[in-house]
Amino acid sequence: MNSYKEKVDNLFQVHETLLTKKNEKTDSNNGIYQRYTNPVLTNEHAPLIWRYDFNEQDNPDLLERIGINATLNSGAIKWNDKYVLVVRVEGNDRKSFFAIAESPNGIDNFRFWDYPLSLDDVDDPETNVYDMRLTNHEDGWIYGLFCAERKDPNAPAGDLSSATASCGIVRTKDLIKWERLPDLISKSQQRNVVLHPEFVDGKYALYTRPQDGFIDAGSGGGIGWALIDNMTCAEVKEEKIINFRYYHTIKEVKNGEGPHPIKTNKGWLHLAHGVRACAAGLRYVLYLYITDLEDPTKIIAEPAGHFMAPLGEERIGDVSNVLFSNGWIADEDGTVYIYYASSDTRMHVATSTIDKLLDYCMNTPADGLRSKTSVEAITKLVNKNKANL
Ligand code: BGC
Ligand code: BMA
Repeated sequence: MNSYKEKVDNLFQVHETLLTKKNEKTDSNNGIYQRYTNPVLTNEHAPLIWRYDFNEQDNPDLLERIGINATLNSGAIKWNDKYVLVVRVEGNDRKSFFAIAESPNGIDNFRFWDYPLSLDDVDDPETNVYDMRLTNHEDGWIYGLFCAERKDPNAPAGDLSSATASCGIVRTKDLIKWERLPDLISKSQQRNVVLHPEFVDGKYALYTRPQDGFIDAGSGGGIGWALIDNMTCAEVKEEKIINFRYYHTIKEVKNGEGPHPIKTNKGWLHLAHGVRACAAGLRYVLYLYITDLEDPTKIIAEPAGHFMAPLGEERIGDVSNVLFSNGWIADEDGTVYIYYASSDTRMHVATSTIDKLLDYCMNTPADGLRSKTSVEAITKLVNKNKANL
């Protein structure tokens, strides 16, 4: 019979082995980005001190007391030389919250801090929070914009599913002390709001995603753009669509900005998600586009189709057939760490470089929106190759 202490030690040992497991590149590589064998964070990575009561009298059989269901859609930032994720952690109780995990190399050894983030309340307290986008703004604050979800006050009695989505806002200077600001005021619901890192015409600039209802983007034509006066009483007065949805594309039903775009010498490099409907439900994939450095609302390149889509085990999870990303880190040496979640269940990393992502965006044919134009694009490439090979 193992003693209580031995059992506890064993739990910690097994956990430590998981946390320190080396991550390796996968064999498959399309030249554009590199996937890794292991997820960077799973529910199993959640600290044992969140989950177990280690008092022998109170928990003699060492049962797990608070289960963690998933680690997903994480904001990302390089901070004090560490790769830091503000992770959407979801408990077995379906509530999600934010918790910080950091890694020395961005690829493995991610470790959660001891306590999850405790957010202050706004006047109308929300039920659930998720999908934080981090922006180290030139005003000196790091902002976190996230979705705050409440039960729809107008839902008929008995409807316990209808909800409303608004953009919650927090800011910090050290990732430790977070100040909650009032939610974004906006005519429509907002789930995917992202703060641009620079002032534009002296104003804060937001990527928005106007939507008709909680789920439907409906007449909200795509990713929007709004200039606002301040972040302490943020209000979208005017919004224009900068990245449209189109019939029979990967973003036919919905799209949304991922993390804030990366500034490059060729333009602002954007990562977004696109959603289409199919018999199996909604399929979420990631795509890239570039906007003009001087006018971030002007698209200068957008390759056809998805940049990354769920692959192998990534296809399966709580909400299957989903890749979602709201965090990436561009390192000084040009490496880009793309943090993405698969099927609302676990976090992964893929690496690339600014140069490769720009090459991909500039030299992949744009979507001609018809089968015929896709065949033309392939034919053009075949002809070129016949001449070259
Ligand atoms: C879930 C989100 C989801 C949203 C729309 C929310 O209740 O927590 O993950 O994106 O509904 O389906
Ligand atoms: C939403 C997103 C994500 C989620 C996705 C798939 O609309 O905001 O939270 O990953 O749906 O469920």
